[in-house]
Amino acid sequence: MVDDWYADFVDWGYKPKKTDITCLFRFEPATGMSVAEAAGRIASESSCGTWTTLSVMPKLLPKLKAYAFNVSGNFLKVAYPIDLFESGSITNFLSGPAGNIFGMKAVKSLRLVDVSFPSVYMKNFRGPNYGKEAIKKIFKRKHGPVTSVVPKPKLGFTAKEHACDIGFSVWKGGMDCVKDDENLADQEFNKFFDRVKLLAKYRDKAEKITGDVKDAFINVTARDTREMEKRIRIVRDHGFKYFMIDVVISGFTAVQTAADLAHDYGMAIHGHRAMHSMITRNEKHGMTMLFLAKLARMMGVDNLHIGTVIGKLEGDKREIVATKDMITSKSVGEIRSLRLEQDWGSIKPVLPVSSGGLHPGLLPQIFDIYGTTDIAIQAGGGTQGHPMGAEAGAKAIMQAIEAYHEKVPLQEYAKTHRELKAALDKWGFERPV
Ligand code: RUB
Ligand code: CA
Repeated sequence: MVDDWYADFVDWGYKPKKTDITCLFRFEPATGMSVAEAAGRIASESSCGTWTTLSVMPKLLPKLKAYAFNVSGNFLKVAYPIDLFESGSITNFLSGPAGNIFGMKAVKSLRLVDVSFPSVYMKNFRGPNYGKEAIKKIFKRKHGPVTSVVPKPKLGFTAKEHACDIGFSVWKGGMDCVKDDENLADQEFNKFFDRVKLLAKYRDKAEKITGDVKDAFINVTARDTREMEKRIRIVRDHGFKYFMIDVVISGFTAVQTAADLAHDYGMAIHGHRAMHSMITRNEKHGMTMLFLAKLARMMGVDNLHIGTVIGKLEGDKREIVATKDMITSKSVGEIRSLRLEQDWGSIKPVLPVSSGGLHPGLLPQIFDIYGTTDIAIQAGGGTQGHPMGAEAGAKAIMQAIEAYHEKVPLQEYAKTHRELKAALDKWGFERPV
């Protein structure tokens, strides 16, 4: 029999302090393991415990231990003293409550649902530089949506084709931004520097023709943070206000570095969440997209993909709406088994991005869920799959937005707008899978 001390990390009578960090987990104890035993292991391994009793103990230990303090069905709350963590470091935080415990034999499954951070901890994060204020401050408009297009196929265009054939066309067609796809970086067939240079040239032309502000979400995701920093500077030097980063793939340290640079350079970050599903999709294991989105807001991501509910990618409506509220509100309340309360203090709201299989026929349903004022929408296939080409595809998207604003049903508006009509003839109101 192993002489363990896991029970020391369970206190069902513990009342969290105002400065504690509270984590909500969904857990299933391993076969033969009691709820209290599994809970003790979760609190211990994610704070300062180990598998056996120790002969030398630091005096600080009682002040640094986490306590499992509340269980309800499969949901467990653990309180962590704030001194356990380095301030302002998402990376350090995750190494505890998102660390070893996920591989422990004591649990069959474990999911970090949400974390409620006290204001003393939050104040060490700067959050987004612009967030939804970008609509006014960057695009000089009163309200959204911010619109963007991803060149499709997702890889294959040269820098010139990307910037001119797609970028210039959709900018002229009325869209705000051209977005790199998540797997476009500095490939031989489309070099990063060439793409930035050409996008800047065609952006200037498009701005002259349309009189509107145009920008691009250029992917600075790179092999190391020094190269990423170089790419961010190139984007800035070409007059773009945004850069894009694959937040999960690049890692939290890289995102915090990128966010510091965004603040230094007065830029905004478009956060692509590719790879999130590897850790968020299993309902019983990993972490939720809601919590990942919270981390993105803390770190300083301005735009973040959070799902469409109705597009081509998986996503539960209740969770997506709770996530949207989490990243756009000044404070949110607890929703049982879905979210904890959170006060954001002075951290700005993020602009949520809805993307993945969108086309004009789906936009009214998206706007019914998200509203139109504080949202970014993005369409790849849903612009360039348009029978009359990319510029017409962009126009069809813009016409669908106008129709919604004017409260006219799309079919009605299409009678006098041929681009919208052609889009509806092709896709109707179909939800892609
Ligand atoms: C959309 C696209 C985006 C994904 C991301 O292209 O390339 O990378 O939608 O998904 P298309 P999410 O419009 O052709 O589907 O926003 O859910 O993270
Ligand atoms: Ca993509």
